[in-house]
Amino acid sequence: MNVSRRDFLKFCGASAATLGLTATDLGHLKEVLANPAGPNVIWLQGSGCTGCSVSLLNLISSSAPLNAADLLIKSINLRYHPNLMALAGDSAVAEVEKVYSIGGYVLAVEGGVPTKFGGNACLAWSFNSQDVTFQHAVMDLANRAAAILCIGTCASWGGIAAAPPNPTGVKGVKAHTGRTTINIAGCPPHPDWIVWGVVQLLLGKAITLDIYGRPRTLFSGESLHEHCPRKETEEAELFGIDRQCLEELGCRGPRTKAPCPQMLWNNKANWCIDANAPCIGCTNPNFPDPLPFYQEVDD
Ligand code: FSX
Ligand code: SF4
Repeated sequence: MNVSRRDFLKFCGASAATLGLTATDLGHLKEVLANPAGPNVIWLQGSGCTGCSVSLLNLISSSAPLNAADLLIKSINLRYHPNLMALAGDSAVAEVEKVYSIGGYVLAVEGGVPTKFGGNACLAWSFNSQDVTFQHAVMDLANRAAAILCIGTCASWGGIAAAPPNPTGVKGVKAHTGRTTINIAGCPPHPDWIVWGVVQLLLGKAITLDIYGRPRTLFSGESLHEHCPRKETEEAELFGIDRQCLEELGCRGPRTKAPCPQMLWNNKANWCIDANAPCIGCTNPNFPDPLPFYQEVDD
C-alpha cells in the first residue's frame, strides 16, 4: 500500500471529532471557558524530563482552547506549576497551601514518584526552610483532590523513570497513593490528550477508564498498527526507508493503543512512523519494556 501524505491527512478528522466532543459539548465548553472561576489546578513535577509540559506548550488547535496560554490562563486557575508560574520560593508554595485548604482541586502530576531513600531523591520544594519530598507532597495533595490527572507514562506507572534497575524506587501515582488516577499516557502525551482530560473535567463528564486507568476514549479499541498506513507493506530491514513496515526494526505498533495515526503530532505535521521511527509503545503500562528498542519483539 502506498499512501501519500495528502491521503493520510484526509482520514485524520478534526481533533474535536476524534476526541468525541459533540457540537453541544463544544458550546458548553465555550461557556465554561468564559467563566473566570475555573477550577483550581496544582501541577506537580517529579521524576521525569518535563517533556509532558513541553508537549502541552506545543498545543495548537482550531477550536477553544486554541493554545496552552488559552487553556492555562483563561480556562483554569493554574495555581502551581514549577515551570510556568511567576511566583517562586515560599510565596509559590503558599499558593499550594491555600488551594489545599480549600480542597476540591484538580491535581495534575507529571513524572514518577521516587520512594527509596525516604523520598529524598526528589524534593517538591522547601517551605520555611523545610524540605518537602515529592512523595510526601503527592500523598498529601492527593488526599484533598477532586480528581487526579497523571500527565504522562511516568506519573501513570513509573515509565522511563522506573526502568530497571530503578535505583530510586520510582512508582506511579496510583501505586503510591492508592487513589484512582486518570492516566493520560504517553512519553510524552499528545497535547490534545492532555486538553481532552482537562476539558472532560471542566464539562463535569465522567471519564471511563480501561483496566490500566487510561481513558477508554483515547486508548481503547484496536492497536495503532490497525490504523497504520504501512500495514501490510514490505518489511524494512534498514532505517530511513519510506513507506515500509518497521516491525522487524522493533515497531511496537501491534501491541500499542493510541490514536497517533488518526491525530498526528506537532500540529498534524507528522508522527513517529511517518518519520521512519518505529513506535516504541510509550502509552503502554510496562513502557519502556520490552527493551532494547529497535529490536523485533515476539507477540
Ligand atoms: Fe515522563 Fe514527563 Fe516521558 Fe518526559 O516529565 S512521560 S519522561 S516525555 O516528560 O514524565
Ligand atoms: Fe505500522 Fe509498525 Fe504496524 Fe508496521 S508494525 S504496520 S510500521 S504500526
